[in-house]
Amino acid sequence: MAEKLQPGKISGAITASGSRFAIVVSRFNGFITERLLSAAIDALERAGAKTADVDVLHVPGAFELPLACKKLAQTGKYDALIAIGCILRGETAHYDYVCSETSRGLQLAQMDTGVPVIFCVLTCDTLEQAIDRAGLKGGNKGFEAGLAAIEMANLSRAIKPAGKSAGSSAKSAKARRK
Ligand code: INI
Repeated sequence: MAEKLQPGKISGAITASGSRFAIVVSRFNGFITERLLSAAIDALERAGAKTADVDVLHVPGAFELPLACKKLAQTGKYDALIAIGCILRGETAHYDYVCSETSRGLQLAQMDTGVPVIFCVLTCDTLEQAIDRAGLKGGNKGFEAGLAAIEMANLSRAIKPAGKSAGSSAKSAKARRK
């Protein structure tokens, strides 16, 4: 009988030690975003991140998250970024513009730089929906974002671009600075 196919597995470990992270937080709807931030930091800390491994930067609103993330990614100092925001639907189309440009901009930031940018931007119809996702019924999306950042930091290091040895891009941002 033919041997069962055993595909090679590439996985990102859930350990934060050896990686550097930046968290960009929107001040708009800070009641929610600060709760998401606390949970993201909690996830990084539980996975072994130290104070020196995590930087936090605030921006006015979700719309400003993409540029700040792109600039931070371009510094080469970070293995993964987390963008935290909360966009609540109002009476006009403003919500739709902020949602679409924020998500598009964050995707572009990670695709342009190759640094993972975790999307921790709540897009909710009501404040109650946001509260549920920032520590109540829906858990805390900040914690999930912290875990995703850790996994993507490790996974990105495990996938080496063609022609590059383990020496350059495969090193963590922390190791590159040494
Ligand atoms: N910014 C948010 O982060 N959440 C919102 O719900 C929001 N609403 O609803 O207006 C919001 N607007 C501000 C926007 O992100 C920019 O900061 C502003 O337009 C300046 O560029």
